[in-house]
Amino acid sequence: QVPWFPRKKSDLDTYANKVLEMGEELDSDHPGANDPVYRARRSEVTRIAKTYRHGQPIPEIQYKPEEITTWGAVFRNLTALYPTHACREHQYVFPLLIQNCGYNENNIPQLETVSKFLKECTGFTLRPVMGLLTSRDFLNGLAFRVFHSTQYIRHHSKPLYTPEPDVCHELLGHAPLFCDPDFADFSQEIGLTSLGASDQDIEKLSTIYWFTVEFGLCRQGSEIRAYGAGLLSSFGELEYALSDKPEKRPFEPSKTALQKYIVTEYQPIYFVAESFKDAQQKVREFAKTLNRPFSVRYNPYTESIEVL
Ligand code: H2B
Ligand code: FE
Repeated sequence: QVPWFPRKKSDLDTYANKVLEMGEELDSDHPGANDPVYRARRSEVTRIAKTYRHGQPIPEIQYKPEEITTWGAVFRNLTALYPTHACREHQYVFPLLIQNCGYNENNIPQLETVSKFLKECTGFTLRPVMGLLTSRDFLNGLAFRVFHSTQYIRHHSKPLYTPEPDVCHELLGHAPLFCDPDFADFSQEIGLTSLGASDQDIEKLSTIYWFTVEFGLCRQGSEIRAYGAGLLSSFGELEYALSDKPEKRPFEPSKTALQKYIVTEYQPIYFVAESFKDAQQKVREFAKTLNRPFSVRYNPYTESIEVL
């Protein structure tokens, strides 16, 4: 039978309490695991996500000076690389975020501000989340043009490292490209394909997500540039990915979906998309090869899914 899936945007409220390990507990090798002050702060921030409901404004966080220092270090390092490493679309929208959403070295932008801005660009919105969701839940959110976003920041002892998503990863890596209509469509396409998909197909779609939205490269004229959020939010891997050390293959969903990957090290292989439109088209073709006995369409007026 078909696994449950959300039909209305407000159904995403059911995910609020369903986070994997790191929501409240930190792994023993997490840089903040033995820092009680950091852990208390995390609980304070994640409480917002726990109680958030669809339609509410996302409460603001008064970030501490120490947190802003961490953000500043990440911001400075990455923005130095963007002109030579980030894709054209990211470079186009980044100044708009500086102008409209308070992106700068001395300020951590509020999710609410960024979410409102994205909504005006493409209809995407951010929704606060306590930590990692399951792949299924996370991808299902994209079908509604909802991106689940953490609001806490990494531990100050290692500003250029985090083993999990944090607000730097979400706002520097992910958020900018959701301003781009083609990227927004591409992301939603993966989300729609994930609704009611079998566990094996969720596995394939997660792998596609990993090698595109997280670690994707794209062709830009004679050059290759980064559009994946894991690259655009990692100073070290962004440089490495565009060097000649890793292998680069063309993005081809049926092949990419089967590629094994490790989450704890730099990727040995990246996949290169021709464009977001082309990638979306390819995912749509790929979706037809999966065994789901129905198709779906998003109705933006009712913010709900129509099953066809
Ligand atoms: N949950 C959250 N909160 N953020 C993510 O970036 C994320 C997730 N990524 N769950 C998902 C899993 C990804 O690794 C794929 C879809 O498996
Ligand atoms: Fe991510």
